[in-house]
Amino acid sequence: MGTKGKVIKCKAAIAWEAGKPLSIEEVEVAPPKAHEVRVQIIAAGLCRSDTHVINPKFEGAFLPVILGHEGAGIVESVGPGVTNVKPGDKVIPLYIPHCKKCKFCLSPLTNFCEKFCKGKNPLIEQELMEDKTSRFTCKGKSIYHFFGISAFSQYTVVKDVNLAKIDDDANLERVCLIGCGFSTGYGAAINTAKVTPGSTCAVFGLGGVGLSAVIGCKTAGASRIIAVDINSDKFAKAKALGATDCLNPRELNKPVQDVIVEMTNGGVDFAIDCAGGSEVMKATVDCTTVGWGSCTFVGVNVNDKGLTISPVELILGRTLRGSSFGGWDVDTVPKLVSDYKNGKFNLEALVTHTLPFEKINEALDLLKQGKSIRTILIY
Ligand code: PAD
Ligand code: ZN
Repeated sequence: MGTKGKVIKCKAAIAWEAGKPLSIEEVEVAPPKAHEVRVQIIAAGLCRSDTHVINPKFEGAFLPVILGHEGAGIVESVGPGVTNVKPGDKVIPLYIPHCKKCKFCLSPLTNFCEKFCKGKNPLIEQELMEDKTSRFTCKGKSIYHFFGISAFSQYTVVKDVNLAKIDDDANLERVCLIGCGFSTGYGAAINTAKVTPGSTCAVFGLGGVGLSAVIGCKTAGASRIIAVDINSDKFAKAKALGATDCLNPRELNKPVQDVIVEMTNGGVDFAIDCAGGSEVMKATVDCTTVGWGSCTFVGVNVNDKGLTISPVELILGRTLRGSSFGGWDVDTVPKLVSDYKNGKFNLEALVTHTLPFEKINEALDLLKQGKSIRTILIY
């Protein structure tokens, strides 16, 4: 009895083509092979990064694909050689694996793993399983995995090195956000920028990632947190989470960085870009103080050329860093789940909508229209 070793037929949201709505289809999910785990997804969030892949301007997408990289679920079955999880365990799949053997995993300086990406496109290496085949079939066609996770399927197959085992009593409808948005912003402030008590901070972009960066700055003890967004509807929540000032660049008569510099006697100590794009990147650099201004880049805009920077801006003492998944990995995520349970931070504030999984296109529209922070999809 049971489903172990058998193909599971279930519903998944398939992106057949860029620029088109996702399509809810019946898919066949093959059993896990060696060092793979089949996971029943219980809840998932929708992150801006999912939408990049189906943006017609995005180069390097693997289609058709099952997107989703911010989910939580329960292990259904494991393939040969899996020792870190067993059927029934609650897990969060992470798009950054942790093989614990490569030069990156062995270094305390990064949360990367050599299995994470090859070259410039972080989707390569994670679009298929280790044997270069997919576990998903729909209408006789093989469907690509996404970021090693593909959470927009009722069942998915993930490599064991991509799984964080979490507490049995974890609330999956909330801790799914630890799979990307929350951890990314919070970790950018805490782990990458290493925001210090009493410091001044600026956070650009107040989506799920940026608001989590605000939570991180507040937790780290920042005395002033300036939150910036072109959508003023985001300000009430930012203030509730700890922002002391909110600025809308479209309502100012000079560049937002100039306003921040004036407000802070020469610029903030820490700036975090959670929106992306060359304009925001430049504002992120320009709003920090000379001497020690720290700039952390998280946001990504499809097809954007990025930043041109003069050496003088760096010679004057600024530092620039990028942050992936906030510096966390499969070993540190379980602790975040316990921290949430113990009330160290608030995930409720990030949840604006809850929808059945089948309504995923509605969730996509809400995100694109700037009406949601996170929609939780219930499977
Ligand atoms: P979101 O769309 O919910 O939030 C982005 C926010 O930025 C919105 O509130 C926008 O109104 C705002 N915004 C847009 N343009 C500007 C601008 N010029 N100035 C100020 N604010 C602006 O997205 P999200 O919070 O899910 O993700 C944010 C970014 O982070 C996005 O680019 C995503 O791809 C990236 C991301 N990076 C990682 C990583 O590990 N580096 C992980 C997850 C997401
Ligand atoms: Zn994400």
